[in-house]
Amino acid sequence: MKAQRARRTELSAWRALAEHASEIGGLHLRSLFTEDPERGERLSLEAAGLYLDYAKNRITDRTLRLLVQLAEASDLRAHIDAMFRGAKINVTEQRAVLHVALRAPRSASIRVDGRDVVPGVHAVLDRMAAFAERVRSGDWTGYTGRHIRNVVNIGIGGSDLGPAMACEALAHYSDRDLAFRFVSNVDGTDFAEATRGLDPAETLFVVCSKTFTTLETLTNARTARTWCLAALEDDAAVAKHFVAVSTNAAEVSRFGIDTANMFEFWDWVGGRFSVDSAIGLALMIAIGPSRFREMLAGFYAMDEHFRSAPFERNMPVLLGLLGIWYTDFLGARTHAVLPYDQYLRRFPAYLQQLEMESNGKSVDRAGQRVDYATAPVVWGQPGTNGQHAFFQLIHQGTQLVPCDFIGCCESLNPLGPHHDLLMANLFAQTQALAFGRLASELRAEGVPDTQVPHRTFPGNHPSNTILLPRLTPEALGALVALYEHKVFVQGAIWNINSFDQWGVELGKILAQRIAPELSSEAAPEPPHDSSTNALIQRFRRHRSGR
Ligand code: G6Q
Repeated sequence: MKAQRARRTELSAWRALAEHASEIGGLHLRSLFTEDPERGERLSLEAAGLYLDYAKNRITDRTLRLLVQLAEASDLRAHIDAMFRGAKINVTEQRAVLHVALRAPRSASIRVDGRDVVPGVHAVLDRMAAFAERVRSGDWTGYTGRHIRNVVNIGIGGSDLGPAMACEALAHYSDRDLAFRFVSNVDGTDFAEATRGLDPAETLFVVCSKTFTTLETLTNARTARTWCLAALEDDAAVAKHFVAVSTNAAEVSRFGIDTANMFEFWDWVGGRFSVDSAIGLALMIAIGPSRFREMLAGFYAMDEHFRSAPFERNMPVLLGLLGIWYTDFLGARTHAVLPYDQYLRRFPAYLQQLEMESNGKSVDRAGQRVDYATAPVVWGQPGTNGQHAFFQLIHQGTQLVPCDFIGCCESLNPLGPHHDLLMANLFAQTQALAFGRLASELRAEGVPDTQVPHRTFPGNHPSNTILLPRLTPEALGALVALYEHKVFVQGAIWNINSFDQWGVELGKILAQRIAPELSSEAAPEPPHDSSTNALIQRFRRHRSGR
């Protein structure tokens, strides 16, 4: 990869895009579609079983050409090659970024520091599969010999959002004799509610932590151990009711979990990119090893597409470039993700971390402050619910909110008219957003003049639509990989390190400092600013007055 070049805003493609944006800024999707009746088919693409319609974007062919030029001028191809060959592209932590190795076939070879990592990936997958089968078949029992009926995943951030999202997304394929719960928050309510009604003798905890030092996860894991041992009354029970997923064997055994019950992953897997590593153990127990492998095949199919397709026919590249177009050239500050599938309910929350933790950065790889916008705020809720809540703002508010609509052609729960109505709503929303409703149309329908401005829809609101044939493990894998690579593309073009997260560190350090100050034995006057001191004092007073 070439050394840092000119700052992004000095690239001729960047300048040309800025000029182009002012030229076509007012161009309406109505005219783009009128001028090109084939636009709907032309601006669409299929990859790894997913269909992307990107016709309802405020772009012309020239916009796309310039965006592709920007990708080329940003050395995107070299960045992609560097990731796939295991180069240490996480520059602030000097680590390779190799989530793609997690789904590479057994025959592949990917080297980090001269060592092929693929055999290790498959060895862990095989151990996970053997364990998952034992739990599913009842061969792995609890301490008292009872079958495991509940699996509780303890983890936070990347060690929670991925498995929680995927377990819900693939619930249709899940063993319904097993219940899956997720505990992430250090708020004791999370643990209390997740374990309410569960029998410790039938409960398996999967403690997921890359570092095994995370305060929330270790606090919850200790509480889980106490909860378990209060009922089972023998330390030996821990071995039957706790397994760990981590890179840190020393801390796992210090906690008291036998490392024979630990599933490994590696420092070249970022937390938010780890759902297809051993962090997905709860998911594998839920859906079984062969369906988990189908999911990996979906990831791999999208990886291969990303690695080999030309940029103008490359789905993650196009999604990344379109996002950059809106964020950096048309002033969008947020991006909505709207799954029209109840099983994908947690997908927006998952993407929030993937996109915002990866690309919510304001210095470039060399540590220089950037002079352009990076990641937008990602948000969303499933359709159709959002239509009856926040869609008003997208249709008639003052902000530009590009949207990704995600839907499935076939329902996993075909009930009467439900699926057709769901999908009709998805299609209708993208249509209403793009084309709006003109004042002249309203007047022609006899709407009184005073109401016309209120009932006019300006349109020209852009959206992508991603269609899955059916929500299968394979399709979910392809969908997650699509967004992983979109994030990668944007990070490369913004010239930022998408793979560190220093922004979460400061709060952790301050919380560790404040925790002992909340006790009544602490020094009477806490040593902080007046606001923080007053909050701590008020909390202490309330606590001592109880
Ligand atoms: C993800 C982040 C972060 C991480 C959590 C949990 O990319 O690094 O969300 O996953 O802080 O960390 P541990 O897995 O180390 O407990």
